Amino acid sequence: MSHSVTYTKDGDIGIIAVNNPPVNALSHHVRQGLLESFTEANNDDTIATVLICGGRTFIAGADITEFGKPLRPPDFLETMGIIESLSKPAVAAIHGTALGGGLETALCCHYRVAVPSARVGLPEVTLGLLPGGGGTQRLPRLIGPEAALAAIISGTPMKADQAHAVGVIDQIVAEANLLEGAKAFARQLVAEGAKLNKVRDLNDKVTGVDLAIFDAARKQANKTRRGFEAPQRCIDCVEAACTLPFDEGLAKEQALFRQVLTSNQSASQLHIFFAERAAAKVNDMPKDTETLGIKKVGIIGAGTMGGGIAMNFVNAGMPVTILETSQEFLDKGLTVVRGNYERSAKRGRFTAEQVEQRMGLVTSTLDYAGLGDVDLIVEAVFENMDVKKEVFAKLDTVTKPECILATNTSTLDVDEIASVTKRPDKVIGTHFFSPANVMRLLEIVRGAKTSFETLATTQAVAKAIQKVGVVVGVCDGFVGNRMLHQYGAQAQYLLEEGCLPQDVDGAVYELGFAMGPMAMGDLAGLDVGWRIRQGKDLPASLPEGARYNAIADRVCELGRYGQKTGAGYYRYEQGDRTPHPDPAIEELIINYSKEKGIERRTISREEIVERLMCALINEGAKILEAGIAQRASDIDVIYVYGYGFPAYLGGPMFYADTVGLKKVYERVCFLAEQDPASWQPAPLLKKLAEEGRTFH
Ligand code: 3H9
Repeated sequence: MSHSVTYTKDGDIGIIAVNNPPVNALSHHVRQGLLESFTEANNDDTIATVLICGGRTFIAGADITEFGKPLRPPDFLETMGIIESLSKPAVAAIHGTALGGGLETALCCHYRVAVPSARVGLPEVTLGLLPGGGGTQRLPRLIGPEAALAAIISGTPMKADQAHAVGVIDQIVAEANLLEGAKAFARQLVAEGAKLNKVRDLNDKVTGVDLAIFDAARKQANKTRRGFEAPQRCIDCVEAACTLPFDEGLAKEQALFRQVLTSNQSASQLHIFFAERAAAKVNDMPKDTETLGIKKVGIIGAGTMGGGIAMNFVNAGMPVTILETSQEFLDKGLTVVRGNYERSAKRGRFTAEQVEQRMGLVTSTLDYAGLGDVDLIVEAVFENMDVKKEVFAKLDTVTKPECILATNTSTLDVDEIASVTKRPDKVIGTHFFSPANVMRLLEIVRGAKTSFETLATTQAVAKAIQKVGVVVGVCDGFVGNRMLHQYGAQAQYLLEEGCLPQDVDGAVYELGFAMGPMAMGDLAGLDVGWRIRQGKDLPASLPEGARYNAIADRVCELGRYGQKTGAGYYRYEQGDRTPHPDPAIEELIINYSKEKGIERRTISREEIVERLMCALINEGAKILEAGIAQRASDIDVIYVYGYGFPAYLGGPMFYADTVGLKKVYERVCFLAEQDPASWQPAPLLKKLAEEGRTFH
C-alpha cells in the first residue's frame, strides 16, 4: 500500500485520505494509492466512499516535478477510470484548492462537496499545458462548453460558492466539518437511491453546440494570450468534447497534452512557476526569522505611484494614511484612486459598497505627525536623493521606533537614504512597477544594514498584497532597471543606425513582449529619464569615448513626454493609447543620424532582437556575478512580472540558456568588436559559455 494514501472504514463509509505534503500533488505513489484504495473500496461492504485530503489542501494537481521524467505507473487515466467506475457513490471532500489533476480527480468522483473557503480550477494553461486528466472533456459536460472554455483558458480558479452555483460543487459544507459533512452527504445519497453521477456520461450540454463559439474563443485568445500555444490547444480539446464521443475526445486531449508537455513554452512556463517560488527564499536568512505584524501603512506622496501603492494595501484590507505636501495634491491623488475603483466597479469587479469600503480605509494627512501609528511607511516622492533624505530624516523622528521605512526608489542608493536615519536596519527598498496596483512584481531592495526581520516582514507584506517579491541588492537601477538601461541604450543606437521606433518595437512585439522599448517609454513618461539624465549632467559627465545618444532628449525638448502629452516617440489620438508613427519623429531621427555623420542602413528584425536580448543577458550576467540577484531565475521572474518579457520564453536568462550560452557569448563578443564603447562581455557569461554550462 502507498504510504501517502490510506483507506479506513468509518462504519458503513469508506474513507480514502491523501497525505502528500505540501500540496497533495498526484505523485506516482498517490496515483498508486488511489488505485489500490478505490479497488479495495469497490470490493468491501461499505455503502459509499469519501475522498479527502490532509494538510492545507485537496490535491493541487499533477506532481509537476515528475514532468519531463519517464511516467511511473499507474498513469492518470487508469487511476481516474477506477474512481469513476466505482460501484457505489464516490464523494470528493474539498478544502484548500482542488486544481488541475486535483479537480480532474474530483470530477471522476460521482459527487463533490466543499467548504466555503475552497477554490477549484484548471490552471494548467498558466504552465503552458492543458488539463490532461480528462478535464477538457468532463468540465464542459458538467457546466457547458462556454463556461468551461472561460475557466480553462483563463486558468483562474472559482470560489466554492461560484463553483456551487454552476454545478461543479454539489453541496457546501461547514468549514470545520468537512469529513462529517461529506459522510452525511454520502449517506443521504444512498438513502435517496441517487444514481452514480458519471460526468463522462452527461452529454446534454455538449450536444448541438454552435461551433462558432470556438472560432470566437480562438480569436479572443489570440488577442489576450498572443503567442501562447496552450490556450489554442485547450480550445481544440473543448471543441472535441462537443464533436466527439467521450473516449475519442479523451484520446484527442491525451495527444495534445503530450504535445504541449514537450514544448519549449511549457518548459519555460514551468521554469517561471518554480522560479517564482525560489525567489521567496533568501539564501542566508535564518529559517526562524520572525516577522513584524503590519497592520497600518503610511504612504508618502499621493502621485501616480503613491496612489497605486496605496491601492495594493487597501485591496488587502489594510488601512493606509497618505501624506502630501498640499491639500491640492492630496485631493488630486485621492480622486485618481477613487476613479480607479469606480472604473473597476463599472466593469463589475466590485460593488459600489465595496468602493466605499475601500475608500473608507484611506485617510490623509498634511502633517508628518499623522504617521505616528503606522507600522510600515512606503515613500513614493520625487526621484531625487536630497528630497528622499529629507523625507527619511523626518520619518525617523515621527514614526514608532519599530516602524519599517521603505523607499520606492527605482534607481537610488538605499544605503545612502538609510544613512540619515537612526534605524538603517529598518530601512529597505520596495520598488513597485507602474501601474503599481496592477503589476505583480515588487523588487525588495536589501540594504547593507537591512535586518533579516525587516527583510522577512517585507517579503510577508509582498505576499499579503499579492505581489511577487524578489530580493535584490543595492546598485544603480537594481536588477530590472539596470538591465533595462542597457536594453534601452541599444534601442536608441538602433534608431541612429537606421531603425525607426516602429521597427524596434515591432521586432520586440513579434518576439512576444507586450510592447517595445519606445512604446514603453511613451507609456511610462519620457520626462522621468530625461530629468535623471539632466541630474547626472549627461553626456558631459561620461568618460572619454563613451557613446551617447540624444534622441530621447530631443524628443523631450519638443515637450513630447509620451502618452500623457499626446505625443512621444509616437503620436496619440485623444483618449486612445494606440501608438501612431509620426513623420515628425522620423525626421528628427534621420536628421540626428545625419548630424552625427552616421550612414543609416537597413537593420533586420533578427538583428534588433539579438542586440536587445544580448544587452539584457550580458548585463544580467554581470548582476548575477556581483550578487545583486541571488540566482538567474530571480532575474527571469523580474522580467516576466515587471517588464512584459513573454512567459513562454521563460525570462531573459532562461531564454539565453535555450539559445545556448556559447552562441550568446560569441554574439556579445562580435558586438563588442563592432562597438567596444558599449559592449563589455560579462566574465560570468564567458566562463559558463567556455565550460558548456547554463545559467540555471
Ligand atoms: C496538472 O495538474 C496536469 C494535469 O491536468 C494532467 C494530468 C495528466 N507539484 O505555491 P506554494 C510546491 S498540472 C509539485 O508556495 P501556496 C511548490 O513548488 C498542475 N509541487 O504554496 C512549493 O515547493 P517549495 C496543475 C508543487 O500555499 C510548495 O509546493 N496545478 C505543486 O502559496 C508550496 O507551494 C497547478 O498548477 C505541484 N502541482 O500555494 C497548481 N504545486 O516549498 C500549482 C505546488 O519547495 N500550485 N508545489 O518551494 C499552486 O498554484 C500553489 O502551489 C497552491 C498553493 C495554490 C496549490
